[in-house]
Amino acid sequence: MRDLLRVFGLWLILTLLGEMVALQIPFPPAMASEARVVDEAFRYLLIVGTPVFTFVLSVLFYSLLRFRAAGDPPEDGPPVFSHTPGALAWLAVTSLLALSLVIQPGLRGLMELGWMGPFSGSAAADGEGTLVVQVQARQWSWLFTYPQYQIQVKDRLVLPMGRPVRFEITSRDVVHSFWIPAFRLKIDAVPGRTTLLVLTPSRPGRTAVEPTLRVQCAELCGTGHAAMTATVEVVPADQFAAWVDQQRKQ
Ligand SMILES: [Cu+2]
Repeated sequence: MRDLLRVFGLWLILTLLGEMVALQIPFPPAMASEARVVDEAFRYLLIVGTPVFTFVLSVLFYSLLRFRAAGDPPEDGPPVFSHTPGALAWLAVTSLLALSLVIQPGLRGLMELGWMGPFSGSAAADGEGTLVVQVQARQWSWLFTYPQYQIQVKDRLVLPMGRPVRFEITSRDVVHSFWIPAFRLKIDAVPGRTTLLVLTPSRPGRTAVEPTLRVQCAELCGTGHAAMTATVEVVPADQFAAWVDQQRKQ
């Protein structure tokens, strides 16, 4: 009984310390409106996961120190049989925990981002004002086409602030992954298929100032994988229009 109380105390202390860290860990700046959903999910999982992690640590370390055998290893102890109420309670608690994680933040987040439910797929961003950017990944660079403006740029992505963007992503050779850490969302670039990513940049910025605001391939695709990046600039609408004009003159 005393051992149980001590383990419980250790668990309580480690959990309090862990939760303090979980609540404080800074995330890189969230630069798209969709990033909030991902950050909230991540923070929630950190907070919920901490007591589980500290429970394992407490039992493990307490047992290691308290029940350490001295000298030669003794014989095996008597077998331990589980008792039904304990096993059922364990099953109920872990099942409820797993289910609640699937529903919140999993399902709720996917619905909020439009990947599930009534607005799933491309319908979510078929509005008039949506900017379409076709992304072609290849070993080892990114080609961006703006079909509405007949512009094509390599390894440089310029986006207007506050306007929904629909990325239509594909690959010319192997599987890559289109990822902009500051926007949080990520999706595979698959040869012969078009995958979609919809997001709205919410803050101005550029790669030179904020390194997480860059395109980074996130699927090992050969020797040039790590260097398969593109710079990103998020600019106000008038600057974007000026950039479009300048590109079209070239
Ligand atoms: Cu790649």
